[in-house]
Amino acid sequence: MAQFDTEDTIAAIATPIGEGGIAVIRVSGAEAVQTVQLFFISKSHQRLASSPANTIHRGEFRDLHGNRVDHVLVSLFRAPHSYTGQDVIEISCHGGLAVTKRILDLLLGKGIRHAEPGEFTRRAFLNGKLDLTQAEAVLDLIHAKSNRALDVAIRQLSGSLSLLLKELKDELMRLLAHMEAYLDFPEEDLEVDVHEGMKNKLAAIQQRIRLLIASFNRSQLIREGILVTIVGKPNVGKSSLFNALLERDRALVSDIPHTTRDHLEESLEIQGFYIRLRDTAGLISTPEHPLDKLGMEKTLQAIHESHVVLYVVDQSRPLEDADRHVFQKIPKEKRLIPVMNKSDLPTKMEQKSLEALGGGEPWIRISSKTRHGFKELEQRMIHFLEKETSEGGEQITKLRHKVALENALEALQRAEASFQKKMSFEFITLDVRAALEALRELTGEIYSEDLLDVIFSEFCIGK
Ligand SMILES: Nc1nc2c(ncn2[C@@H]2O[C@H](COP(=O)(O)OP(=O)(O)OP(=O)(O)O)[C@@H](O)[C@H]2O)c(=O)[nH]1
Ligand SMILES: [Mg+2]
Repeated sequence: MAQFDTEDTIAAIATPIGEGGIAVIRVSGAEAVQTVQLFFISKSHQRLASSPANTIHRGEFRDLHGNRVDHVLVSLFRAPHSYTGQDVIEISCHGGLAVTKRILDLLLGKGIRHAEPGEFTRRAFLNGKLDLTQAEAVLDLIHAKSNRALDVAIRQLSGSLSLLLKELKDELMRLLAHMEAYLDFPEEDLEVDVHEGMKNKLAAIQQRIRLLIASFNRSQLIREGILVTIVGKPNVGKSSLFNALLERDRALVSDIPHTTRDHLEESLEIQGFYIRLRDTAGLISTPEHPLDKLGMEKTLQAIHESHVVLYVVDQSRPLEDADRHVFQKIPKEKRLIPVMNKSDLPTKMEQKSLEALGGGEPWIRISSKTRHGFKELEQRMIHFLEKETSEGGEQITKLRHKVALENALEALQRAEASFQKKMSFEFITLDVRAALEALRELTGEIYSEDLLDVIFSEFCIGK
């Protein structure tokens, strides 16, 4: 992508394209105020150019022939106290396709350029309003699919991760300065406590970085959702359970075995957690029909990918080898919730026969028909998520963050090894500096245009 010019003035519709109560057209750049003024007649006849910052003006948007386009509210922000750090105008108009497009076209006709995806936030970053992790959090906030994901995004946008990274960078800089002060000192003359002090500092910083790296898996679970797969032999009520959890008739249900041939995935939110639920084809040991064989492969794949497996048996029938076969197909390390379905029917399953199954986890009795036991089932799923995600502290959210932190950690490990070998500070500081650079890349103090292109191209236009 071409190098972005931040000097020209850009505009875009900032709200989703379509019909709605209101829509917002955003304009940013040095020409924003005077260009909007060409079309805006304020009710109070006050000109935007002579109005104070952070004010809202009611009036009419008209074309250059004086034809009314819409009644609008114009919000005025001035550099540097705006989202982008430049003069920004936001025009709130009625949320219709024609009206928003007309207003935008009139502005674009006057030398304003249409903004690229994420270009407003890119300007905010380039003008120092946000660091790179905060800019990424803007996108996460927009894409958040659950309350928990929203919490993580808003924390990061508010700068709590940035603050932690700043602390780490400051500590590395202090350590560097300290080492450089001893550069001309022969290592063997270094006092023991100075040497120990530096070594401890190096270890402490590494530990904090390790904790941050470990937070990646937690944030992934929160952001991308926990994958819960329902498995069992045919006809135990997997699709019925799937539908009941989703509270709608999504999957086909029938008393004919092998109703489900392919796996289905839908998402739901339980207690603020985003859950991706999968229904699968009933597992059998000897599939004969080619379609059944394909279905089995897909089910095994779904089990492999999932975080939690709901292993379902039909308690209105005695336990069969087919149920045992399903259990054997679930890898031991998978988080398992064993479920006895059809609790509304008389029990034919002996408690004893279930002991060897379920991986030591307590069985839950439910009915997909009456929703009996559903509270407990949801609680068990949430319990898993809370356990996996509850560790406090800041979280990193992107693979980019993880890679940068791993680079920093590796550099510090090299520095520590050199330290143990009593190598010269000249040598050690190179690695400490490399760690610092990796953290600076993470927050965006060092960046390439290519990286910004990748990050901001994921944004929508107008953000
Ligand atoms: N009484 C009762 N019947 C149920 C319950 N859950 C499912 N059923 C019935 O059991 C039969 C099979 O249900 P499905 O949900 O299609 O079973 P499945 O496990 O998805 O079956 P396949 O897709 O063929 O593997 C249907 O007739 C359902 O109405 C339940 O909790 N109570
Ligand atoms: Mg089914």
